[in-house]
Amino acid sequence: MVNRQSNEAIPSAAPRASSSSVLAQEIIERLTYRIGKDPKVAKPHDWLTAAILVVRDRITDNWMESTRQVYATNAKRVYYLSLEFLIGRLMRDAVTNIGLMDELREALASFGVDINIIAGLEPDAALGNGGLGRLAACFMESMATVDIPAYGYGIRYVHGLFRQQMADGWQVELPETWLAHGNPWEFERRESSYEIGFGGSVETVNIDEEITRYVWKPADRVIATACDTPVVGWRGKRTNTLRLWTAHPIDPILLDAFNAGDHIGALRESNKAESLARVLYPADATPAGQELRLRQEFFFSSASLQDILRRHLQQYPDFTSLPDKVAIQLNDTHPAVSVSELIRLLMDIHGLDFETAWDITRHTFAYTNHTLLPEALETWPVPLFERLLPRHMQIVYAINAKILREARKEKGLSDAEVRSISLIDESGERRVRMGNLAFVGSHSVNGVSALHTELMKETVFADLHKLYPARINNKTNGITPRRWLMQCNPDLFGLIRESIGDEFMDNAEALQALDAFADKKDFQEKFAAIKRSNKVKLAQLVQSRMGVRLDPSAMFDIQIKRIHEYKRQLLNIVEAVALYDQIRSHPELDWVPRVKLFAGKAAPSYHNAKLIVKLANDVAKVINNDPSVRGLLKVVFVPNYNVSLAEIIVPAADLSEQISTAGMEASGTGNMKFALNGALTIGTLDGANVEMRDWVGEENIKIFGMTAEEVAKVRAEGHNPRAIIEQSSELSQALQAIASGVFSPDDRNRFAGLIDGLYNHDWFMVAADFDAYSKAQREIDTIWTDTGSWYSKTIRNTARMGWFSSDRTIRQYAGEIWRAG
Ligand code: GPQ
Repeated sequence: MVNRQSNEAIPSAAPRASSSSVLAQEIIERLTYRIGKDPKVAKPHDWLTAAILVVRDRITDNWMESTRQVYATNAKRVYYLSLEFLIGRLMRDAVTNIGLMDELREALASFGVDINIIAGLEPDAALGNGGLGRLAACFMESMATVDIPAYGYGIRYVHGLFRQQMADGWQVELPETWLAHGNPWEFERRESSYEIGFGGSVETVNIDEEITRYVWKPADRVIATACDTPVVGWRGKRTNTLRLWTAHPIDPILLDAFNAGDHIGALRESNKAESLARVLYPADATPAGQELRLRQEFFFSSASLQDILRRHLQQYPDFTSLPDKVAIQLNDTHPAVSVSELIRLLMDIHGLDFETAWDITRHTFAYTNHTLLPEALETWPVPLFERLLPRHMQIVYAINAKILREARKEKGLSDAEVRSISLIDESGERRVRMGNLAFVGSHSVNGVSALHTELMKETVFADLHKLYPARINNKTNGITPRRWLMQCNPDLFGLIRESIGDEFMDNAEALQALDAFADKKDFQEKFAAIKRSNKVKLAQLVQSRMGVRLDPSAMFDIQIKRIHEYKRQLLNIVEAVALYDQIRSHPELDWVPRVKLFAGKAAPSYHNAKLIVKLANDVAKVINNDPSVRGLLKVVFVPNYNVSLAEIIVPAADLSEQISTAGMEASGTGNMKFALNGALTIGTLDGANVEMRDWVGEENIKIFGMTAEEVAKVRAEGHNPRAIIEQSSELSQALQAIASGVFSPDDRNRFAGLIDGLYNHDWFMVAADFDAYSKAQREIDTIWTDTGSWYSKTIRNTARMGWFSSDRTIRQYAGEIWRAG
């Protein structure tokens, strides 16, 4: 290997021309020499792979340049540690960002290949569950766009989020196989490998009177190997790296065991190692407290930190400069064990003392919280943590001793306050609190919407906030307008461009200029025609997948997101049942035709969520087949919701359902995608809905229901949902119909328990908010009937959503937390 001096000229690949004929030539070369296929017999998948390889080469040129530039300028690097990256398909994203869509389309067409058809064959990289994972993907694209040297670190799961199938209306989970045709985007880096230990014991070695060294002797070890995917920003400005780890055994096979005839046992270690990166946990804001999960968390944290420290030492003499040159963002508590791992690496491997290591650690990490739900805040039983990570347990105790002493001695906190900030929960079985560990180990702790951040200060982190009042800050989420407008809604994108010019393509807030068009009839007509054509496409998809015919002139009323009680799909379904009753009782009224569309996955172990999926399907079956509804109401549950499906559904929505129990949705990001694409929102004052109302204006969003404060008060004081239900004949009729089996004649008691919950405690305020919701829906019908008013509102939504670009969010992280870029 040649070891080049940094000042020596490094030869680079020659810049490439990118005319369609050059691209066509390269596609044939890749097909022939990389895939080994004669173009005459190439299958659509081969064309896709060849096209991706050509695109990847162009991105690679830019990637090397971006990497060199960070070394040359000694710029600070940002590391985004996340157990989830829900990236979806990459081809259209990459090609639009480097501006080669027309050339590539033409090049493929010259072989009779339709780019849209092969692009549709690309599997979704579904290495995430929902909003948290999708946010990480939007952030990766925005970090490249706003020119921040960044790496995403995560796990290269062999199986991403499960495929959802419906069997008689019940959710069935099937394995997902995104790697079945290989992954042409990635580069495997066998040379970037690290050993990761588990279990074993810790030995102390006394170097002299003062210095004690700790030596962790793990019982098991696995190898983490890097796989890199380039992420290119808008206009190809910069290309960053998504580095995902795979797990390998130290010894691929135990030959002695094999030769002794134990063929299964010979592979046991190998299987155990590989199981680490095998599957994504399908938990979304729901607990996943198994040992394998903690192993995954430590595996990717340790590999990432070893990689970060190695890169730092390549460029700088020691770790005193770490906080100046490295910012590490913890995406929720999943990588929180990193706090103790960084201290371990700095102390035990690199010889720093605890105080210095702690100081560097706290100035390097920042933590983002994504939920206040108590059941979703990660904690690990002390015995499990200690058995798997004995050295980290010692470090957690050392941090705890330091923090608690400081809290009591210097700040005079009470016993109760000290108990609540402790890293160990002692209220029952002793558990390590990962949220508290992430909090104390970071210089910044942020929430993801203004309301959520305020509630963090008042609830989960109230006592820690008292101790460190400057630490909690807000960074309202955002979405990338490239994927969520330009690419998913090309016709609307074109109309905006011809109306206000191109500035919004580089600065989403320039969409404001559309405001001037909101009341213009000819513009409204064009906007409406685009919405209609997007609805026709969605209707075709529903017809072909589910055999249900949707009328594109009906209002498309859409709720797509993970199925969760706090997100209140149940409220929407109950309202559909009530509306069904009304339509039948009052055939003389002019009902606005509606399509209520649902999609989303339920965590496999979440009983009520799965029951809600079944209820949506059962209700759909009855309503869609009842002739007395005269097609005025259709209910559909589209299976297997994923990023690619969202890209079709979002542009086709008239009404966006963002109806979580106030105080429970940290932010939401689907809410932003719909509004940007010209849907009206019906929503509670929860998460980012609050800020959306401020931006679009309260006359352009339908807000209903209890506030977070009211919910908290009712919960504290207790309420009587039964009385509320009995006062509302519409609600009681709908609930009784569901509870008594009108929609489940094959099992009349199926939903009795679900509905009982509403009568008895109604924790999620479904009954309490029903009347307000139903009234808001009828007001929306009235707006819909006035077409001019409807489009003036929805156009203003598109015009005023620019602030919710993830470019803005990332600039705030960069300026206020990372001090990078
Ligand atoms: N979120 Cl804790 C998830 O998608 N999964 C999780 O495990 C947790 C949070 C979501 C949250 O529910 C949404 O309100 C946010 O918009 C999203 O994270 C991104 O911050």
